[in-house]
Amino acid sequence: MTIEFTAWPEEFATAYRKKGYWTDRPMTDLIDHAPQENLAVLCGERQFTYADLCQKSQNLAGYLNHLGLKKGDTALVQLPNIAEFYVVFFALLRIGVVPVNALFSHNENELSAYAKQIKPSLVIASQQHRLFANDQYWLALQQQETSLKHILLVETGWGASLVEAMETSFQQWVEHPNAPDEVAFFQLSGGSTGTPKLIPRTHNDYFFSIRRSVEICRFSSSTVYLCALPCAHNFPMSSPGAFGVFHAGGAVVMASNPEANLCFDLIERHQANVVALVPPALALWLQVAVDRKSSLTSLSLVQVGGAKLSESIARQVPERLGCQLQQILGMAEGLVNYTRLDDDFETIVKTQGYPMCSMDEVKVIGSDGNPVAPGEEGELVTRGPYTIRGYYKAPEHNAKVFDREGFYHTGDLVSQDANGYLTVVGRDKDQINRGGEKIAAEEIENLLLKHEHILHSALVAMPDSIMGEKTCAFVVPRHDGSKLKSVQLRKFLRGFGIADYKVPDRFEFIDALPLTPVGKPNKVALRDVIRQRLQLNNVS
Ligand code: AMP
Ligand code: DBH
Repeated sequence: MTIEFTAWPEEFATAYRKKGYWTDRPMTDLIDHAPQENLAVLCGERQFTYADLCQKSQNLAGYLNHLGLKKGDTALVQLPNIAEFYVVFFALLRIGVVPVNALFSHNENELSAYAKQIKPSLVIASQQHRLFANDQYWLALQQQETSLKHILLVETGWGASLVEAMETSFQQWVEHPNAPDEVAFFQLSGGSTGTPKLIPRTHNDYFFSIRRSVEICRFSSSTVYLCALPCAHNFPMSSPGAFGVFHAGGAVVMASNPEANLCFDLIERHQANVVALVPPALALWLQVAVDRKSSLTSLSLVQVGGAKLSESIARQVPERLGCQLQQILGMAEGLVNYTRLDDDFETIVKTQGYPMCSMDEVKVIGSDGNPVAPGEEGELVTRGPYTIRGYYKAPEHNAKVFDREGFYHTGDLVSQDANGYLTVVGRDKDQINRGGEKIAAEEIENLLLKHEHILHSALVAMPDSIMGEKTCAFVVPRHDGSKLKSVQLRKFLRGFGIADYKVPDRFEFIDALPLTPVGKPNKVALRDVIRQRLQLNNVS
């Protein structure tokens, strides 16, 4: 059994192989071929060499094989930023079990939606998460998905012990990863629809994006990378991220979150030299660095991506942090753009770089679907050796965002200069980018509509000085619901078990939604309304 996905047409696959981009090697090579005695992951007081990662992931793979898990099965994984995340990932790959790695901020709404799509046989999680503190959610999930047989937990409160499974060596099992041109794992999409979409990534395409990223960012065995963003996110996983570090034989230091003082302590203690951040975290680092610059002497590169970085913040990086800035425009669907390490400072602060590979095809198109003139704004569309050709089991959505030639329509509005550098200027997708965390408006609107006193709702972005964007839900109450309050609605939404970052930052109650000529909620107008109201508040 293999996981279905939209494969690249044969002529493209052949070209990517011919160029040496697709090497037909499994991603487990990342650790299996690394210098085994080198330190790979530093996690609290614990240290893991590459030999440790290999051994533990083999042990776990043997254990899971013994349980009866096999090629074509899927797993739902939710772990915090701990070394076990990588052990689990490579263990699953060794036996061809395809994981979805949920973010630790995800809650039952998200986990259940992923489970519904992949029908997992296995859950691997941590009791540090409220959902797995006891077996209540697990039992409910098993009711929902009859495929679910096993749960492994980092801690040993209930369920089987992940740590024990990693320590015990099993005989008589053979490593059998999925073929390199088959799905290795699912990445998560920020999404713009009611249900979150899954992104099938093959060994070949993901491995290539990692190797190429390592070249561009010049990672080496001396790289000490601070993993401060959620480890399951595409950016700290592959751009070049922890996997890039593994490919280069360097070390990853786990931080539980990007909080500045915590991270500065870790940088100082482990002499970390690279970190990846989203813009709001960078802004806070710049403030804390005023008094703590001496902790950062080892740092040579700060990578920033996930949301638009303001030029004024970008300019402060070399002076305040004493290191170089790199901007990245990436997406879990594939395409990653980098400013290059030897680009001039103006390019680094003003653009989000250009594609990592010469076979990344990028077009900036106008509303008529034709490419715009250089420097003009349009939608970024792309295809290439590591950009997917379709989301998992989503034919209707795929028909909208992948065109007949296989280009992925990103919904990002960009301009491209004569040298190919991209600058993000806006968005044409129904999504809010809350400091790098993406929220699909439709998902929240649908939940709000379940409230008996709500007639219409529309979620839009409102400007925020730190997060870039926050969320504002416009709500039209039914007649009898004129006394609706924000607190009630927050509680109502939390009742669905949505991730905290998806709970609207603000509610505005109005009599009717402004409509576009075709009768859809006019979100441009709503964004203007909230912008004006915020300005008025600031003035008074
Ligand atoms: P996702 O599809 O959830 O992986 O999110 C990818 C999206 O994040 C992109 O399509 C952009 O909308 C946004 N994004 C990523 N990096 C940047 C950046 N440097 N500047 C602006 N937006 C970004
Ligand atoms: O936002 C993203 O999804 C992102 C940002 C930077 C990404 O996937 C990446 C780099 O690889």
